[in-house]
Amino acid sequence: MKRAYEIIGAPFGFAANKSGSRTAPDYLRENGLNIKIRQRTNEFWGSDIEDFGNVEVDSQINELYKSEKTLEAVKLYCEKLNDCVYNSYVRGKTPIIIGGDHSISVGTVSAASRYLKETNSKSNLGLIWVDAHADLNNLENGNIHGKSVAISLGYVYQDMFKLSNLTDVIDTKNIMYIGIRDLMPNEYVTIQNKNISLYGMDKIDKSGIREVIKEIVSKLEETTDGIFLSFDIDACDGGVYRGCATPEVGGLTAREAIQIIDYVSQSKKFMGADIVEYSPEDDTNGNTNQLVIKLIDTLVGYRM
Ligand SMILES: [Mn+2]
Repeated sequence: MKRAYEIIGAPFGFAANKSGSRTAPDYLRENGLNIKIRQRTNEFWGSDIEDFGNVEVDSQINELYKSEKTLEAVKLYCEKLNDCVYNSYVRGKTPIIIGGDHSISVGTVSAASRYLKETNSKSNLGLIWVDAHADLNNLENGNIHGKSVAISLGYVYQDMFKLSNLTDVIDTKNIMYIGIRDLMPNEYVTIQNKNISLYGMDKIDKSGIREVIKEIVSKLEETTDGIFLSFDIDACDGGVYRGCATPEVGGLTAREAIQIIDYVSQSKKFMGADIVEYSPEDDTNGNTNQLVIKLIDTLVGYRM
């Protein structure tokens, strides 16, 4: 069956040390995305892609941030985003969410899990997390965008999140990390203790990205009911793609990133994706802009 895609902007950037990603959804629309969507939805390509618009940061969320209640701001925003993404599923769409910093994935991943739970009676969500970082920090201090997976698992801030539908939405055995190359000691310990699957750059160099992504998708297709992809742009080589808060040298090439998305998005169990952390103000040469447009286009229809 032909997929119907819905683009959702998530301009929330309060959980990072720099908030440049908040401008990404609108910037991308103006700089390549709208043109791309028009091309793909014309008579020739006939893709079904709609732009939902943004889930806005409202005045209440702004106020929380201003009064230094960043965690409350993240929670409130992610609850809003969760509802929006969940409703996208109800309408039969495949949501593609454009961040924003990586904390927005607390909203997107929980929405995919919530929809699975309602349609399958339980949630057994597979999560492919492409990132330079594991976002698994379970300490109370530090930037919140480095803790999204920890929040989704219920490993941090339980006082704040336990009564929401944002936490405890995924099982460690269903998480597949790709491209991680900057771990904190406590994240390393969690990955070891919980035996979480991690495909670092060494593995990609050794086996090639096609083998790696094939292995990941076939595992998740066997053991889960749906696959969500969370793609942090800092997974890509920070020596080339500088347009994010924390560029890390030695990451994925553009071709590797395209291959990952091309393969995952063709799975029958693919449930949508978020692309996060693009920061236009840090993208001085426009390289990262071009990459992000290519990645979104790969999600919604571009095929080699
Ligand atoms: Mn991240």
